[in-house]
Amino acid sequence: MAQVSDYNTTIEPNWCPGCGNFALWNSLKQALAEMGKEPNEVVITYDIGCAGNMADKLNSYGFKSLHGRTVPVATAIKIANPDLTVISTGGDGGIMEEGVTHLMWAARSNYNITVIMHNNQRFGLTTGQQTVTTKKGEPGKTAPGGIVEESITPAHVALISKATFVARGFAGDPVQLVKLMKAAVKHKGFSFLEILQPCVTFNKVNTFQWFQERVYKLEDKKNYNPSDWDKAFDIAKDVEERIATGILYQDKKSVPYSEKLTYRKNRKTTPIQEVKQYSIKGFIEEFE
Ligand SMILES: Cc1ncc(C[n+]2csc(CCOP(=O)(O)OP(=O)(O)O)c2C)c(N)n1
Ligand code: SF4
Ligand SMILES: [Mg+2]
Repeated sequence: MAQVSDYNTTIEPNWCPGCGNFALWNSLKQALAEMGKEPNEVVITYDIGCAGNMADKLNSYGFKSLHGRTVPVATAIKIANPDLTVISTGGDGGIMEEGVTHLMWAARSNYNITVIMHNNQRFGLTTGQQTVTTKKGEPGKTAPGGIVEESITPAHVALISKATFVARGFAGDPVQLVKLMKAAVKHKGFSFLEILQPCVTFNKVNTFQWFQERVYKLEDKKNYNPSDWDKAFDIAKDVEERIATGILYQDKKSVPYSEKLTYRKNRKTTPIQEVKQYSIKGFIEEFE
């Protein structure tokens, strides 16, 4: 039975003291251990950025992708070997901006992967420039007079892209984070989990305290029905006054991509097993 310590590596995190990434990292290890997943059953793909710097601090199979490419790498791994639990992680810059079309296409295909987006509303690693999730008007390095573009709500992008599971957590509530991560991984189909992750160094607006004064849990709300897409879209709108966390939307009847492929219906083998019957010797020799 996997323990949290099985997911540790010998490398110490180098995030700034107090960064929201610490809670996210600990919660992910906790969630995987609680689900009884062994590190060799899990693949995590990483983006570039402070979020991506988790890559060598979590002991599982992993792939550090190019900026914005964490989602397609995860998708390819899952298609090749559906027996693996595949989690794609990255920042708001990587997933919602540079790689947003990858997110949209993976969602509409309903690949059975989990996307965890660290949303610090900044390009953290490159010292805090505004991203697509930064509130309109906020000053920053790339627009000292205030960003003039409208900001994008990540849950809306996931919802309009037909994601079958959309949730939002907060790095200040690791207990809820573990629950949401487990629910996202268990969901059959594409799951998108946005985590409000304060960047204590470069985002002096959306601090832990700022979120603590605004977040509430949908599970505490009487009669909230996560199967109601319109309601989910509506409730996701407010990212300034009262910010909903929890499972915003879930289609419990979701059929993942792999199960929709009729030609694979009765196959007992996975694509990764099947491809082994073809020799790649000649192909390799061409590059030698
Ligand atoms: C293709 C490409 N574009 C831009 C960069 C420069 N770059 C490196 S990290 C980064 C910011 C990442 O921001 P985000 O994805 O939000 O992650 P965070 O650092 O905030 O966790 C950028 C723009 C890059 N490495 N590669
Ligand atoms: S710059 Fe921000 S996101 Fe990056 S490690 Fe520091 S506090 Fe965390
Ligand atoms: Mg970011």
